[in-house]
Amino acid sequence: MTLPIRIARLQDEIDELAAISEAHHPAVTRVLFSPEDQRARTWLEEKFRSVGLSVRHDAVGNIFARWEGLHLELPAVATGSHIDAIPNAGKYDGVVGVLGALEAIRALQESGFQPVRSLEIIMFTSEEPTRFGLGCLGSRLLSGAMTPDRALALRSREGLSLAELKIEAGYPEDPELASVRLPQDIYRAFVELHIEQGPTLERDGLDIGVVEKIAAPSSFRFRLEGSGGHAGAVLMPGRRDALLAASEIALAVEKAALESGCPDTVGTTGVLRIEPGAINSIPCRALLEIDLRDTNVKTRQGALDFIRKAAEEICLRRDIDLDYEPINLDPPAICDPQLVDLIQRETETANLKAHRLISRAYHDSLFMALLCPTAMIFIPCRHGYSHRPDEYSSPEQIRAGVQVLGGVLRDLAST
Ligand code: HGY
Ligand code: MN
Ligand code: MN
Repeated sequence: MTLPIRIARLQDEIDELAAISEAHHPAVTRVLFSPEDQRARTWLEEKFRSVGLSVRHDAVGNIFARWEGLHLELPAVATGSHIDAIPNAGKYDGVVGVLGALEAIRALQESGFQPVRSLEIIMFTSEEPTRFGLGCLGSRLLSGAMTPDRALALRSREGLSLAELKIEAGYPEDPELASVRLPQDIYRAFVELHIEQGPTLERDGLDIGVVEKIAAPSSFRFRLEGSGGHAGAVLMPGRRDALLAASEIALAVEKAALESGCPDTVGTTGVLRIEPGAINSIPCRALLEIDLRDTNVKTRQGALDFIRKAAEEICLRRDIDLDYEPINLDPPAICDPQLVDLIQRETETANLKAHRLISRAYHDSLFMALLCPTAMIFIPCRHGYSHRPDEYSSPEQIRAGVQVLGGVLRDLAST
């Protein structure tokens, strides 16, 4: 049955939320514990309450908005995503999964549906790695993929801890982070609606992507220490230039991904910071943060080993001190086959063209899969663009995603 989705209302809310941003339109920047992040959270909780959902948040700021079902004792059906945004991002990444879930629930309410099981929207804290260099902080803690101690040991670029930033952002002294961990199978299922962040659906003229697998992300940090010195006075032989070593390492990352033996291996040096950063001073220090992903853990490991060996060889040859720090090394997630089939059926009921595919981006679903049966619904985004201000999905594409999500939630919450 087609749900009474009011796409104009949803689009207005996407636009309204996009305006709560550190960056100026059309870019969106909303980083964990920033004033914009706080304002967005307050705005969202208000939205949830306005449709009668009971709202709570946990010690790391995950927000839970529940539509109580007839049988409160049954494990709820969960959906959701994130609303934080990396610097100069777009307005759909994550947001479509949170506001789309709200619209799906409103449409189910307006269609007269009464859930047997409760339905719960989760807005996860810090899906993006911007603040601490590690993504999915909220879903890692919630699923047990990360210990509270590891979270408390994280430091922001400015050297601040999670606890210090929480207090600075005005959070009361919340209970222990250990209270964030949810028991296994607390949910009957988790289904996340998200833009594809890739070109496949648009290229193949498809409406929906039914995600079967989420690629395995890993990231790590190299710190390089050379000598530095005066750019004019220090002759070339014997220089210990940290930036040049870093540059060779970044090229080794590309080589490792290209020659891994698997077309799904992707390697990116997304952060490179040098000191002192003066035009007339030889870089004495370099920090690289590297993102390496693959659908195959074996070829990912091969690429990681290649990079580490190359870095050691480069720094030995250039007489640079090298420090290596893994940030995360996560397994891939396999989406629940029964949920995948259910999503597929809902796309057929809605006469939508759908295809099964792999998610190359990671999502909170990667960790929710540790907690309960999990799957994802993708909608196309223009040219596959994401993490850039011109990220775009049309109202019709978003409507299709919300229709499938609503149908799946109705099915799961009916028994
Ligand atoms: O990086 C990712 O895959 C996600 O968009 N945070
Ligand atoms: Mn993202
Ligand atoms: Mn996302």
